[in-house]
Amino acid sequence: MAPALALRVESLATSGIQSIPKEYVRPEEELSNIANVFEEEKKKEGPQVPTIDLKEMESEDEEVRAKCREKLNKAAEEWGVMYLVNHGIPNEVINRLKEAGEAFFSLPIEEKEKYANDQGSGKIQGYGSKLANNASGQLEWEDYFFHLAFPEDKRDLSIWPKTPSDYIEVTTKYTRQLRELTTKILGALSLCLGVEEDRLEKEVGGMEDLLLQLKINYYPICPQPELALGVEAHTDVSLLTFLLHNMVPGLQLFYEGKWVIAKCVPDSILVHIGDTLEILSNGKYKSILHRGLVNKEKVRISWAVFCEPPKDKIILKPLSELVTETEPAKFTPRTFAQHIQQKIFRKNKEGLLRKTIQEEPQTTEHTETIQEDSAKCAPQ
Ligand SMILES: O=C(O)CCC(=O)C(=O)O
Repeated sequence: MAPALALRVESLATSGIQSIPKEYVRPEEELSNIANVFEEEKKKEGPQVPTIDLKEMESEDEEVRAKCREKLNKAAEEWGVMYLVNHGIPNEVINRLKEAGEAFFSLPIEEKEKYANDQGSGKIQGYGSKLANNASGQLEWEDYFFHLAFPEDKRDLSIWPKTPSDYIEVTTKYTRQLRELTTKILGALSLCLGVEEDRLEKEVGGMEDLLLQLKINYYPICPQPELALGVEAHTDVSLLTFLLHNMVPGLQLFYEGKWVIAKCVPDSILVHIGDTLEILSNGKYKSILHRGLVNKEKVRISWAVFCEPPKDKIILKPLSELVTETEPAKFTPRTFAQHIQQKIFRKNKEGLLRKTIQEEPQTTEHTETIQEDSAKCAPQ
């Protein structure tokens, strides 16, 4: 069977259309809260995503280190997302990573198509766009490039961009340093949970098995940003997700019942707690619901690195030290693959439910619940 052809959002965006195709128009209940990202970013009031200064984590003074861990713990418990500053990855490395991604996406679409993935046959790495293969048929206003980046012996460099010529070199540099940062954050969170410093790292497979998957999200300018989403509301299935962007706002976080814009904080890396860590921490840390808005003025690009356990090798369950008679396990054991399957199943059920609701307008109650439960996995 011929692979299903995805329409590139970039080609739609540059075709001169003034209104977006109906598959990209969000359902009625979401439209009321899609805001202008630039207006949102200017707002001074309202909750602000916490910032963790990792320089404090390196302090010689144990009191300073403990205070920093306290802040990290609070951010992971209350928000499930935070900015990391003084994270130790040099600006030069980050800037070159961004330049390489931008250079790839500035190639003509025909060039990028040479790297197209084929989701139907399970070839998920490469250049792609969402296919309308879920029950609701809904599409997202983005194209992406997705590939495994670490451990290095598991990479398939043959499918990585050959242009620009330094793509492999700079992406390798970034992911090596990000892997070190992952160990640092997992170590600090383990201490916060009251377990051995290397406990979380070991539980998810350590250097050999924890996978770092890079997804470059490319959100073209959208003629009707008030009707579309770049990525729909979801929680990440990962352990942690690290995010960089080109300083164009767009990420929103669902905090205390409201969508909050993540401001562009220079020289920071944003980190999300994902479902895997929510499970291991027995629900202490929250996998935050988030989504990506688009805009009419500027292309937005983000670099998400999902740190994921291997699909079948490890059974994910709350750390035994955290399970007691008074705090029983809140999650049933599952492999990562099973967790993803359960989410896809739930999401498809919700899509069908939403369709039914749309066809029967007298039933209009499913709004935020549908979004809250909706989930997203790395492209597959
Ligand atoms: O682009 C962003 O800020 C968010 C991306 C995201 O959530 C994803 O790729 O899953």
